[in-house]
Amino acid sequence: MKIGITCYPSVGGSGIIATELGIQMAERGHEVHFITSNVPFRLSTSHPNIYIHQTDINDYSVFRYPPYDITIASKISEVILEHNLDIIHMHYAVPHAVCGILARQMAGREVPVVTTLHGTDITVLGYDMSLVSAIRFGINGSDAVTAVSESLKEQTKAVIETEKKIRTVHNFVDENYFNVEHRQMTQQKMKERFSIDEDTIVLMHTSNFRKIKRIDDIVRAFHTVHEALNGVLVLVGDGPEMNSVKRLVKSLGLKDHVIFAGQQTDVRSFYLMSDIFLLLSEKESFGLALLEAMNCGAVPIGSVAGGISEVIRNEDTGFLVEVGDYRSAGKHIMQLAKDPSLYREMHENMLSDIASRFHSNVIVSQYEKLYGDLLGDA
Ligand code: GMT
Repeated sequence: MKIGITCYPSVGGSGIIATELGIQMAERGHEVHFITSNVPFRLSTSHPNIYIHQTDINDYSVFRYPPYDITIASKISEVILEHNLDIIHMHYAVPHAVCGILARQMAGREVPVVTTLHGTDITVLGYDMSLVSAIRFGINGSDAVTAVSESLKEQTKAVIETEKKIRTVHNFVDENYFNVEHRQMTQQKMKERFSIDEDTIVLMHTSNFRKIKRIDDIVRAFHTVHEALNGVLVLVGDGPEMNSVKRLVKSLGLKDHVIFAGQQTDVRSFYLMSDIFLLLSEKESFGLALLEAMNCGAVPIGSVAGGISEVIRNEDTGFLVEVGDYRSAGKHIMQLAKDPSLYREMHENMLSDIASRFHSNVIVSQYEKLYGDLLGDA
């Protein structure tokens, strides 16, 4: 198949999934065309089946706003015609599904449009009345729609009020890259790099530091236990809430126990250093970072928000707490830290659960089948 993919190429779960999916499709022998405003950041290797079509978004002074959507749609339509694409896969309902539908019209070809909903397009933008019609148009006009969790699927139906069939296709992990293979060695090196004692428990969180990630709760959970725990909290990433998190850390007297590592290209080494991964978001359609951290060996504590409870099996592969319940998160940190046999059991359960439910082969095959069905190969 000749597949066109459009996503936001910057750091973020949706861009990562779109890119990994393209790479895996290329490895399965399909021809993959990325049509984006920049080279997707995880696309570091060149592959004979992968083509990148980058389009500059102009900023002519006559336009008050750069015409991103129209430019991308126009580029997709050119690529459809030049490369005879069989199918186009759009990540995010707005703007990309709408761009895909427009591009198909511009090209004058009946190319099926697949749209994957990742979360923010529904859980945040879906509540913006000025965008609801566009989101509904993008969903209803696509030939197939997928959501990255059951929770996102149900929420989309409720918020967007659409009758469209939405299939759940979970996120997957690139197990060739995120795995426990060099865990011990990396842990040792990273601890040396950050001057962390060998027997100190490492707690970690990574995100784009948006308010919905509730990083304050992570800091507060750590605060409830830090006196009894020989532990350090490592925060990776950056974003709008950074200053407020730093203020909280200072006011709780945790400055010497929290490491702000900032934006990192090698997040894997941080996952490998960590014993416990925390994701206490108030909205989270899936939580790809959670999956990556788990496959690198860190046992998770997550909130019940959105798809997180589809990733973590409570008390089996990690712990779930109510949104805002940082005290329970603290208790679970202590349980894991003080009970090595419980930790080991959860660690093992988690690795085998990921291998069976979120293995790239399992999920990529679901997308491949969907494409095949749309093209009538079923
Ligand atoms: O988490 C973010 O803020 C980034 C966002 C994105 O658009 O890349 O991630 C969303 O898509 C990921 C891939 O499907 C999901 O794993 C994340 O849970 C989802 N984020 C939210 O729902 C907040």
